[in-house]
Amino acid sequence: MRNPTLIKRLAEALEGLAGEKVRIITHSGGDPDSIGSAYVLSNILRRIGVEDVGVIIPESISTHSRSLLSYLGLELGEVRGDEAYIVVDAGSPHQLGGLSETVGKGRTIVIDHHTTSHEAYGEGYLLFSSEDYQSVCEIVYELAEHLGYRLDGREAEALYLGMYYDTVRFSVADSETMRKACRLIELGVEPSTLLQEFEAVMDISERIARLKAAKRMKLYRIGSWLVALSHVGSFQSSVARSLLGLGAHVAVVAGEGDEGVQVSLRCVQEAVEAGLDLGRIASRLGEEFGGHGGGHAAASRAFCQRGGIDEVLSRSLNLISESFGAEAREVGD
Ligand SMILES: [Mn+2]
Repeated sequence: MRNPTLIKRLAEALEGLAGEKVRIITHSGGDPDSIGSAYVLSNILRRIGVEDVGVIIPESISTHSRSLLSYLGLELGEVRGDEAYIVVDAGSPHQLGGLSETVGKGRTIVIDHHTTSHEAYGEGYLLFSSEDYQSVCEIVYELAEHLGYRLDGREAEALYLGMYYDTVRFSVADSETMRKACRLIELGVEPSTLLQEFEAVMDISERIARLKAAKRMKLYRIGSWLVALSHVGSFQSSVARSLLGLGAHVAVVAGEGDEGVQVSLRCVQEAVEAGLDLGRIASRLGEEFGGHGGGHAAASRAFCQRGGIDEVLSRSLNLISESFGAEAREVGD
């Protein structure tokens, strides 16, 4: 166990919910880590004696999330306003969309593993968060172990998927995550069969977004690091990932969204080891441009209500330069 005290305290808090109505809320849109952990957690709560449990995904649900929900046979619940809430995998209440109002009224447990500071969660929240964990699914895995809860095959698959995607397909997984993944395989996960269900074929609009952004990209050198900046109307995070695939160490991709300028930031693991924390940079961008932001050291997102795309991108470059402690120079043609 990475953090036995956290797990023990969390187990006690959850046991205190016996007999209550509980809604588990993921961050907006959901992802395999938040949905996988919500699914298993809802089953654990039923065992603890919570009869009325529901899972809620705020805002619009991504296609990837939809296919996972249907695979797990998980039907979404509704918020009525008189339940206890458990927020999973959200680094700040902003990630709950419109639900943050209702949920912040008290009796809310937050289970998270982001590097972002959780100050935005007010007094009504009971925080169980540790950066020691590579996914919330890993926290739920340890919780199950602590409670002597036996995971069935479907639950093992749900946790496996969360661990897999939150470690960028195990590329940044450490030995502890892999040990847990192997244990889940012993419980019945067939990795290749399972992943075939979810490794979605990229549709044409996502391919075009990636290629357009590559064409528009501006490249900078900061010491020995290469930073790519670009902009595109949608698929910013997929595009940022693809720029790392082309060879950039860090990629920042912005686009106009419903909430102003939306920025996705990604970097390679070596950059994190050199001290870069994109979660903090995104939260800084959010603060400076009247929005919000956060995430992980290697992958984050910010929503900026003020400032245009160029302004936000150039500020991102400044913050990255500051972190690397060197000037950025544009790499010409
Ligand atoms: Mn996560």
